[in-house]
Amino acid sequence: MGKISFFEKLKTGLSKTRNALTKNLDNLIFGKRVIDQELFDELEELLILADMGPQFTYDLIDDVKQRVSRNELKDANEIKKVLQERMDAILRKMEKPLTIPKGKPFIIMAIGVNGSGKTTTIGKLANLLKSNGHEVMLVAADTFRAAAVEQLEVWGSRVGAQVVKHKTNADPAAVVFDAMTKIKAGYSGVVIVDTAGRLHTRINLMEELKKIKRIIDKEAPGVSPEILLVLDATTGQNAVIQAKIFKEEIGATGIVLTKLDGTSKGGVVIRIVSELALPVQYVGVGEGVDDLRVFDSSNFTRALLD
Ligand SMILES: Nc1nc2c(ncn2[C@@H]2O[C@H](COP(=O)(O)OP(=O)(O)OP(=O)(O)O)[C@@H](O)[C@H]2O)c(=O)[nH]1
Ligand SMILES: [Mg+2]
Repeated sequence: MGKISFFEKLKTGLSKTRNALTKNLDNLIFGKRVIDQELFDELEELLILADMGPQFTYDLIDDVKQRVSRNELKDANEIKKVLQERMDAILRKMEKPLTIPKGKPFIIMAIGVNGSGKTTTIGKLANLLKSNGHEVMLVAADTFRAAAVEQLEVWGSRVGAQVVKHKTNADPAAVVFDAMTKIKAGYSGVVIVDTAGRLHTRINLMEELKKIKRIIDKEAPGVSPEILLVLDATTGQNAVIQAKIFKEEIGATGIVLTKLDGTSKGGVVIRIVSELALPVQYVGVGEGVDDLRVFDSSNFTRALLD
């Protein structure tokens, strides 16, 4: 093939995170025999800096302390093993790939703040699904941003998926209504809805997204939509704050983590899954058509720690 594999891309992408995490951890525990409060303080700082989040950090330190009191940890070096185990356990729990049936309609809606990678993810996802033999229809429900419809059309023709669209500034709910009409007329493939991403603090985006969801529920009863929250991993903690707002307001069912190529904030995945209790469904490592994959927790832990 001559091309870099997805795992290599993921590993290269996460190298900054990995270096910060493992090198600092190695420095921290190197030559240290005693596990004392000073070490715990440094460990706490390290994990917080890696964007792992307070919950994961304190749980981990608690765990280490308990193991120390039970004489299970002989020296500081073994902390690394505890970290790996806990990361693995959390990520494994949140690995719940979508099962997309063939021969009946399936609806996916992508939501998230502007620039997080929604439209690109949709293009890549359409490609992935088509290569698995699914029929795919894209719905241009971002009628707000100039050229958003054209951007989706480019993806549609690149991957060979039909695009349902209206003009810029049309009512997004009306575009979605059209797509639902196609389901009623017998379309039985995957429908992926692109949405606008202007600032999440703007009440009207949330209202618009809720309206789209209502249209889907009403016009395609029985097809419960997957609501994928598209998060830019390079934004670290901000991604968590955004995610919470979207989850509360719209009710996301899963996460797509984009831009894992070249981030130093990959540790945020741990924070996202431990604080949001939402599965990570796909990860993106680039702008190319092949740069999206189903989330694989063991690959992820390996890319992050090995
Ligand atoms: N490096 C990298 N870039 C990405 C990835 N995903 C998306 N991008 C880039 O991020 C930028 C924004 O992507 P879009 O897909 O337009 O984001 P969006 O969420 O649809 O943005 P709005 O429609 O404005 O809300 C583009 O330049 C994409 O090529 C990724 O996984 N890695
Ligand atoms: Mg977009």
